[in-house]
Amino acid sequence: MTVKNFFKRNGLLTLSVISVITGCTLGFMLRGMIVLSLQAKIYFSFPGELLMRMLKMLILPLITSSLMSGLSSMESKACCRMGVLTVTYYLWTTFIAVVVGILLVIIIKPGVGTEMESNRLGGGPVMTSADALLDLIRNMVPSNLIEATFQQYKTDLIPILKVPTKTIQPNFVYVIPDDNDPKGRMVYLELTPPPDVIYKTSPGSSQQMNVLGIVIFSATMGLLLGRMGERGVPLINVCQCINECVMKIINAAVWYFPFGIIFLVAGKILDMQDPSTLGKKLGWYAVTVLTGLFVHGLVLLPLFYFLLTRKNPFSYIRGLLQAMVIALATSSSSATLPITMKCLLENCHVDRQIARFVLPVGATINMDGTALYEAVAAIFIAQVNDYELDFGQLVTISITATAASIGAAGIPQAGLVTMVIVLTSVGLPPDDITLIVAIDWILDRFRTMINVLGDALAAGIIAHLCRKDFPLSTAGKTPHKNSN
Ligand code: DAS
Repeated sequence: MTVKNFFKRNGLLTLSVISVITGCTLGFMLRGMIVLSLQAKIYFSFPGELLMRMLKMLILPLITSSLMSGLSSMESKACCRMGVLTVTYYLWTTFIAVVVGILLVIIIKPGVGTEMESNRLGGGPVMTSADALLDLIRNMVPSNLIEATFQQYKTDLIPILKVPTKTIQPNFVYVIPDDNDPKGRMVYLELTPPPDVIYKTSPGSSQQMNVLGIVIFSATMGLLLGRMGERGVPLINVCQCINECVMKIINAAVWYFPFGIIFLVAGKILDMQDPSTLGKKLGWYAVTVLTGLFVHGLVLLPLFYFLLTRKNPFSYIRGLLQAMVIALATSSSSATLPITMKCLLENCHVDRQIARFVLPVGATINMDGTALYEAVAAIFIAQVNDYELDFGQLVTISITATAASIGAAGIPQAGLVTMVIVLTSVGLPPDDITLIVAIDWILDRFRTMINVLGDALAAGIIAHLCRKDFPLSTAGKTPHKNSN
């Protein structure tokens, strides 16, 4: 392949990788040279904020138009078969990810004999796991779907108190008893700009669950539209046009990404806590999580792909590299969804109807990286507390980590918040998440990358298993040509 052809085929990917490296270099250089004020950091991170807003802008129209146009144009039996296969595959791989995480953290024991002190904030009733699960389900059914749909990522903006910003690291997560809640349940306080207001998001808060509510609404509408016959055609055409427009906007927006990635990554590095202050044990914890993500994402998932399709998984994964770089840069699988869809359709040539269903559902409920991470983090926190978990509690952790990952939305650090279910299910204090917050911003990127990879590989597998129901809708030689 000539250099010209290489850049023709991989130009954007190469630019994105160079941008991540440039952003890291710039961030570490600036950290060493000057101390930027919080206001200067906000201005410096502005191009990266624009990138995140561009991606978030596309998520809602992409999910709703993809699901409604995709499902409504499918024959109902084929649609049902694909749906059952998809959800079964997702639950299975998520559970496998949790088991991998539990085995690794029990073998490596990163938290045993640690010098870290448990950061209990002391006293106060702890949210029970039943509370947390009910909160999760309650937020899955937003009271006002239209408002919820168009206010995706709505954070419960309840200015709690104005604090001098010098005392709190930006994007630091605090846990305090909720003085507005009769049960005094724990809530998570997260400082995000504007710097003098703290936002309150409860563990299963609306911002986590709107995405799932949107997916359920759109999938239901798609199935109903499919059953309306001729009467549904106008709305199906509208959805298909919206879907095409969104894909065209994505093709235009992607050329801004390399520039935005530089400032997004550099801005995060400027914000991060000084690595030297992190405990050695936290380093072993990070090694445990990253090892688990590698084993699951680059060994087990490709193995499942090969066993189920008899095709080379790595030629398929090569077509996904752009999406994985964006996932690493944004730490949001929902924000990466437009790029993942573009890679699946243009590089992996997965059947459009399959991609339109499997991806939006996967970006919302299938988070192998998050499930693995939550299981590892919970057991790490138990080890720090010298709290011996029995087999029954390990089973509980595997089930609740799977459930919590389903409830986590594809937004930055969502897994950190839904972890409360896992911790409370085995009697651990949720406020101990502050033990691991300091490096969560970097681990979040890698688990998001594995989340995106898991969704995209699933689309290839489901397309192969359902190939008789969905004749290949795209022409040309493909790494994933459905062979009948
Ligand atoms: N950042 C989440 C995602 O976008 C994953 C997580 O928080 O665990 O997939």
